Amino acid sequence: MAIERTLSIIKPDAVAKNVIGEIYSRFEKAGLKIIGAKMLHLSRTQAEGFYAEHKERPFFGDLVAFMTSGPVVVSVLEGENAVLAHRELMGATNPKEAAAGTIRADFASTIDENAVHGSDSPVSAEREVSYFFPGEEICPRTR
Ligand code: IDP
Repeated sequence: MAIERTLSIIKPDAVAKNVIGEIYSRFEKAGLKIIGAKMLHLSRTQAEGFYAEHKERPFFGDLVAFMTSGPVVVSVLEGENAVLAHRELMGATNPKEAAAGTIRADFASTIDENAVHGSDSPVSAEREVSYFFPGEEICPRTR
């Protein structure tokens, strides 16, 4: 099993619902370790840069407006097959299609406001982690 890192974002809708701790608890119960964490209110430039791969999609403007509408919590998670393990905890992009018991099934209301982001591959994870976290802000466990 590969030990991987992945980026999590608890989006503005989930922060507003006051479920940061509930979501962190799911990560920890699944064996993922939080090795980087901060709360940010993204600027438009930060959100556009993060989602640059979607800039030609029709929902891009709404996505950027939503992601800058309130604070988010960005975290680096580490664990065995962390990218896939985190995606499984999140559930499908559209909460109406998300499996019961997943974060999106429990806390998201629509595809536009779907509670969480998670890197979709190890390559994306590397880019996304470094987008928000300079190396010195990541704290691997030493005990
Ligand atoms: P993911 O977050 O599950 O990886 P992506 O396809 O990478 O899904 O899309 C990024 C984000 O863009 C989604 O989480 C969602 O907030 C938004 N999004 C994706 N598809 C749609 C859509 O068809 N309408 C509105 N928003 C969408």
